[in-house]
Amino acid sequence: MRIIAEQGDITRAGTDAIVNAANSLLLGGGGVDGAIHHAAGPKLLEACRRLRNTTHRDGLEVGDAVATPGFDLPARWVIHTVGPNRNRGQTDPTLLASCFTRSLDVAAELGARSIAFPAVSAGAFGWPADDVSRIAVDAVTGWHGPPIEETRFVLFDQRVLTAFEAAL
Ligand code: AR6
Repeated sequence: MRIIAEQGDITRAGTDAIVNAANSLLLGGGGVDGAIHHAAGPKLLEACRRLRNTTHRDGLEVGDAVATPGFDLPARWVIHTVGPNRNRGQTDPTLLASCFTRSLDVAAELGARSIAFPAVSAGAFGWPADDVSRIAVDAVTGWHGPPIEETRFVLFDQRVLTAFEAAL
């Protein structure tokens, strides 16, 4: 699998799937979650509400992932994951690693060949970018399986990009 780190806005990524750093409620929020909902249009929120009314009545667990269509985004699918919130004492690195591996599992089930990740938990959820980058790169490099050929880490800040480049 090709793995790339680049600076940019993930809502513009041309990968088959993009990953959203969501929260358990799955009903939008700030940061990358807000940007993705804004760019995808109101149908994304409708699709998330449908998940909450059917398969995910109690919300999405930390470390798990679930897909919706991408609607107005270039990406065909949005894979929503929930990182651990360090500001609430969620310091278990395996939960953060799981965000990346479960998202890859879901992408593979959909048949996606390429996927883009943001720095899950490195914003409002308070994890240092160095930790997120190391955990993310270990998780992705340790994950094996077709049909995913390319993983892109699309990072908003230069500081976070530098951390991912060092981890890679
Ligand atoms: N493209 C790529 N990266 C982005 C973008 C973008 N358009 N916008 C922000 N980032 P955060 P979290 C970066 O806070 O820490 C939300 O309210 C940002 O600079 O979005 O997992 C959710 O609803 C940072 O490096 O996600 C949850 O409640 C990284 O994305 C909560 O925040 C992650 O920051 C999730 O917090």
